[in-house]
Amino acid sequence: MKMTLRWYGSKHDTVTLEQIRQIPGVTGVITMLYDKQPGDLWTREEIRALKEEVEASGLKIEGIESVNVSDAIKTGSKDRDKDIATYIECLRNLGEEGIHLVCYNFMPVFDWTRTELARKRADGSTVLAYTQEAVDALDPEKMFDSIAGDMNGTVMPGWEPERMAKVKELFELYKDIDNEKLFENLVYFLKAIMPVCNEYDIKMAIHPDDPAWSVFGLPRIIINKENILRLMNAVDDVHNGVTFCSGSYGTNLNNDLPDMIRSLKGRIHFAHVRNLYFHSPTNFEEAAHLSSDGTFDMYEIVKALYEIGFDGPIRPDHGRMIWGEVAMPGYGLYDRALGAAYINGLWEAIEKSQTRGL
Ligand code: DNO
Repeated sequence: MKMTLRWYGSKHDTVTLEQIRQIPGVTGVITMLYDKQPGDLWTREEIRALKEEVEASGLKIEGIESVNVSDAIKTGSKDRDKDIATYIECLRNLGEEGIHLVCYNFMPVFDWTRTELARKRADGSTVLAYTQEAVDALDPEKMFDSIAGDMNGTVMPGWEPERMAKVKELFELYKDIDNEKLFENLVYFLKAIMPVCNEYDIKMAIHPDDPAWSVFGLPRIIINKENILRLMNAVDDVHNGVTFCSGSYGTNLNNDLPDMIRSLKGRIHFAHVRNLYFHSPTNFEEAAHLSSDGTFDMYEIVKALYEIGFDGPIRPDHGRMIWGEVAMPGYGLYDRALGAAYINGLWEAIEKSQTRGL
């Protein structure tokens, strides 16, 4: 595996490349052209400039998170083929610049959803949290406003104000889209982009829906083992792969994470590793990465990744806000650095015990 950190670019991130470079074992970043809207073209020049900036700090771009997919593609509406053509051009430009991993999601309207961005834990740290009760009590149009006050002045991925201003229209767009239709549109998209992915060896890695169930009655499809395997089989090409996000699949306690990892052998191209603490199956908060701080057995998750021969980029995912840091919720430096150190420690221990036959 290659240990990485997500970085939002010098214009948006409170964390610098120099700081990332000093986290032991971190050799690369996962980044994106952050000001692009879904459907925009990413030019070679823009990609090259980003790459040069990252490389000047001694790091490498290990992948893009995300080249976002437009609502026309997700809903299969009239601009779909035009947007797919632009997406293909983005992929070609990324491929030409030597970038071979693209994370994306196929969630309607809202990307990942949390109902609190700064829930206080017993140790004084703050974390992102979700309760179904809060979602059920909320008008979806108010979703953004309800969390905007806790964004610490940052623009959170998936919650861009431009997009959130159109929430009503977006709901309208999805009104006739059910799970089957969304799945069909995803397959159509993947089949259309596979040729360019093959030409440039670009591995597409779909991010699961978070939480892994329907919110506000919207369809959600990338939620469990059955569905993700269905997608892998529907477009049976190694370039149609997965971002295995323990914190997203893990929102549904019925998902057996190590088992899912094993069943996706060869198709996991990117891993997001984090832990959750559950108060009830629909009330959870993001914990420190350490197993004993949350509900998941992180050793078993990392061991499954090791055992399937995972060699792609991995990143600690959302961290707690600790030590007085003010940053994008989930994306501060300190707790993610602790997460990287912990995952590196697990990996080294697993690797040495297996290769030394202990
Ligand atoms: C949240 C992230 C997601 C993810 C997208 C991938 O912190 O994990 O926003 O980047 O869903 O497209």
